[in-house]
Amino acid sequence: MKIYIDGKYYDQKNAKISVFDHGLLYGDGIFEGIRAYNGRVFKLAEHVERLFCSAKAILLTMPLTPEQVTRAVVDTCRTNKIRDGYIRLVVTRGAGTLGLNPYKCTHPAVIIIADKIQLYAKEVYERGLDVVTVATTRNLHSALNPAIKSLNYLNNIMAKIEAINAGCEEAIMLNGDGYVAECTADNIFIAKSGQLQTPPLAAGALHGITRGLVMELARQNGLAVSEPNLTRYDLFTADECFLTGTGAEIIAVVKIDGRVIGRGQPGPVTGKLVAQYHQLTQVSGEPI
Ligand code: PXG
Repeated sequence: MKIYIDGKYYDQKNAKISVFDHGLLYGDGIFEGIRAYNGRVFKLAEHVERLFCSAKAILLTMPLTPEQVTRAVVDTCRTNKIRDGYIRLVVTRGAGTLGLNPYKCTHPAVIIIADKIQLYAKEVYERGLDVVTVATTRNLHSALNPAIKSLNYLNNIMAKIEAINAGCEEAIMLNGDGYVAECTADNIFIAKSGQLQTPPLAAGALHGITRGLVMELARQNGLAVSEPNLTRYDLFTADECFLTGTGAEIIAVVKIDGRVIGRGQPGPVTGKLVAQYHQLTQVSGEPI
């Protein structure tokens, strides 16, 4: 595997960054998780755009233009002969001093890893996920806005630990007001009486690229899509529930906090969206 760091390729064992990099010392940096399918990078323009928004929000001056980032991602896939895979695009603040001051870091590092994807097991897609709501609330937007895809994922990791300790693979995170925000690496949707609902971004969620596409597909299917504040009760009493994310794609949720959702198996609204999503991944994207 060849890893891209600042315009050069390194073998895995030589792909290293400084211990003074503020990405390591403080989680000061940003990233994107991207998928390639069938020789194309899916939704690359959207990921690059979100990366630049994250950079803007944390006052990180990108060392590359969006076009250069796009080309670097595609080149890294080509160099690694990736046709189907997972791309991790990371921009750290760069090496600095031991203090927090990011202005002492003069060279942000751009890192691109293109690897195989590890998904949920096939049975989990067929059966659906069992998830729990956890006590760790999602970061407040006034503290560290969940819209920023930053390298500081401790909030999500602590929620993930709670889920794993409860015997589940994903956690539902609430915001400071007790409304549903999102999961640790996925957005959440419910279907109820033929309508699709997902928490508003202001509830504290990443502007998920899969979320956006699923909303678009659902509208094309003639479903009404809305973004109301959702409570746990709304989830418990939904006909269907599913999660969306680049890694997980679309995965049904069949149990939440011990309550069986709908019929306890992936439902028809979810199934149709999954099929449409898979179809799109095979035919669109930036050619490698
Ligand atoms: N919320 C959070 C907190 C995320 O990290 C999503 C929602 C879904 O967004 P997209 O744009 O991917 O539809 C994410 C996704 C992985 C992985 O390996 C995924 C994410 C982060 C880290 C790992 O599946 N982000």
